[in-house]
Amino acid sequence: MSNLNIENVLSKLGIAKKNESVCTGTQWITAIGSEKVSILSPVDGNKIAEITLAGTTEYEKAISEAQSAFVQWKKLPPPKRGEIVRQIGNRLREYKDELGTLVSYEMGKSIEEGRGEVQEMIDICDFAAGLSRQLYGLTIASERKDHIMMEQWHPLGIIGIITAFNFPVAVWSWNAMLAAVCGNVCIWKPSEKTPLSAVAVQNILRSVLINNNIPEGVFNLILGDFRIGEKMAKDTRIALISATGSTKMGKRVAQIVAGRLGRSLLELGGNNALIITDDADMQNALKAAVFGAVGTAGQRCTSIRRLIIQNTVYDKFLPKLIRIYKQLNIGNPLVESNHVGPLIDKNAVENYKNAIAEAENAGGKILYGNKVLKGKEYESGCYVVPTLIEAKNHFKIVQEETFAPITYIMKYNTLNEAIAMQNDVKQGLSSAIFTNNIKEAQIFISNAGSDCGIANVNIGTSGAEIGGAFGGEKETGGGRESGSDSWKAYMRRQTNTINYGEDIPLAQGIKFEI
Ligand code: UN1
Repeated sequence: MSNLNIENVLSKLGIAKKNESVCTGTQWITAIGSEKVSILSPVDGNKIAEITLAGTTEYEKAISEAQSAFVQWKKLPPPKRGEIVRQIGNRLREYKDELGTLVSYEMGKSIEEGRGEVQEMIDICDFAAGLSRQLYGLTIASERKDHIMMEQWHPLGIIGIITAFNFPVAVWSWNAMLAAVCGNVCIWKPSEKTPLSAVAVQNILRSVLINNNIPEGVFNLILGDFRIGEKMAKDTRIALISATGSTKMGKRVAQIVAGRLGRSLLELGGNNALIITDDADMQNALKAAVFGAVGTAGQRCTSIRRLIIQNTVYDKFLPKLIRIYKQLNIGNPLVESNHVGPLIDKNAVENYKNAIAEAENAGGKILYGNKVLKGKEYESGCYVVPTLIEAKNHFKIVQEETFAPITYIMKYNTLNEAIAMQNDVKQGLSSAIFTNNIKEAQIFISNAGSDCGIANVNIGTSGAEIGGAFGGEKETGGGRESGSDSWKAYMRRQTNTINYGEDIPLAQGIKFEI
């Protein structure tokens, strides 16, 4: 069990009934509206707290604070902005256990993964602090005498960050920490299923902002539902909308934002496969398959949804996999020995049941699972048994992303066949192969291999480090967040041509005499 008592955690993180729906950094703004939402924990079904949803008045307040903050924030030298982010990382270190516990209690992921999510925030703070000294552009040779060309990167303005329930805090930090060192200000709309973890983050930031005299409006939080998300998407004052969630949501956001020629950065659904070859280290492959499929109760966008196993090892691998599934501890995620916690809510349990029924109707064979757990420990009604189904790749349900621990198992003969199956879905986020054969590994990551944004060898599909660019192709939305040069998405590129000569020659050799 986490040695932290939930009551103490909530009070330490300042979580209580909230009549305020917007925080502009250090100030909370009381909502005029009276739409309240109770936040229930999927762990035990208890009400954690109540929030008040923001309406137009509060939304406008956040926008105007953000607009005026941008004028000041963008003037700070980037390494000074990096210093603020560094301090935020240190505050998160102090609160890692508490915040990790709240994430686990509000979202349902294991305490270990809750702490891991906070570590992901700390890591991106370190990364962003270093990045603040490396916002580099190119210099380019000019065709004109005594001219030089160069690129500079400038901040965009207000960045709208819409996050999903499954990573209630880390995905905000990937966006906000990079956006901030780049000189932008942010407005964060967390999922209405997990707003309290976001409130806690805002409370944690507070002292850093106060100690450093940071203007109100650099880090804004707005508690709202899809109506606020729509408002943000339509709002021409928001330069970039970074949205994480379902493909359905992402398509809507993308269309609205494109309609005003705004920018969007999308991190949407995945349908990730793990290919297990007969050259794989079976023990490691088993571990990776299980963590990838049941970690976060299958509610990561990077979760393993499909296992594509070579026919020569299929009959050896499956019984071993089922044996491990039988040994999984399902229960309160705050208890460290439990592997699998609850789904986010009862709606997700319905989706789990429907998906299994659909797979069965299509001709799939349930190998293990298909059970909603009942009894005292499972009172919230959100605990399900991770499920394995022998299925075909073309089944409609296999082509969809179901946020639940359901894994479809398939057989293949040749590597080309496996790669074709892996790619034959609409989504393109993550993928992996287990093989000790260097040729197979290389083919998988070559341009004849996986078509995903992430393609791993001898590890699972989930659990990416922050140092790499994170995101995927096709219906995953094409965005890249977090590491590598993802920071460029939060900036506008400016090309400068400077003439330090005596004349004013034109490019392309054009003559214009006056
Ligand atoms: C998500 O599920 O939206 O790679 C993000 C991973 C995590 C992030 C997942 N680092 O599984």
